Amino acid sequence: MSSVTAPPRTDPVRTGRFTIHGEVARPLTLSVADLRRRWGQHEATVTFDCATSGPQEHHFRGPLLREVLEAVEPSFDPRRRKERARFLVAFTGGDGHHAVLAWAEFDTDFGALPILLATRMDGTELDEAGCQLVVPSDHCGARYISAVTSVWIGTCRVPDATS
Ligand SMILES: Nc1nc2c(c(=O)[nH]1)N[C@H]1C(S)=C(S)[C@@H](COP(=O)(O)O)O[C@H]1N2
Ligand SMILES: [Mo]
Repeated sequence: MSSVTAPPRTDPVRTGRFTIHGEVARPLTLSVADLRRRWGQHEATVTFDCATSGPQEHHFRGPLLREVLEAVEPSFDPRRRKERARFLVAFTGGDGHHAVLAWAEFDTDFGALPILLATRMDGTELDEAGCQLVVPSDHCGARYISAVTSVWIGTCRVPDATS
């Protein structure tokens, strides 16, 4: 009798999954495939400047961030603009690089920016690498966070007038 055994796995499995958590009613862990299946896909061709490698042009595809974030039910009354205007969204990449958006930047009653969580870049599907934040109006690339692992939604403590 012969038996077949799987070769030992030498590289860590990269799942491309990320978690949306914080001040939310329904935290979610999503894969890139979930982003593709559950929301409509939008496209953007963008240019941005990198301090170390100069101007970059990329084509991205993926769902609108504002539509994905609805699913976790952030802890505000969605009818109240002033409550929404207090919220922040912090994105972290697998390498620890992180940056913050204000909720109002993409909220349609405020900046209404078509910010994406990309599932594909330049024809490469991002299932293994993880999704990428796309902020088409940014002139600098620092918020195009790749291999996103965590999206935190919440408010910060406001210093009082005396501190
Ligand atoms: N996870 C992660 N994403 C990141 C960075 C990083 O260091 N880590 N650097 C940012 C910066 S400074 C730039 S300019 C762009 C570069 O994107 P590109 O190499 O795909 O053109 O990625 C951004 N996304
Ligand atoms: Mo950069």
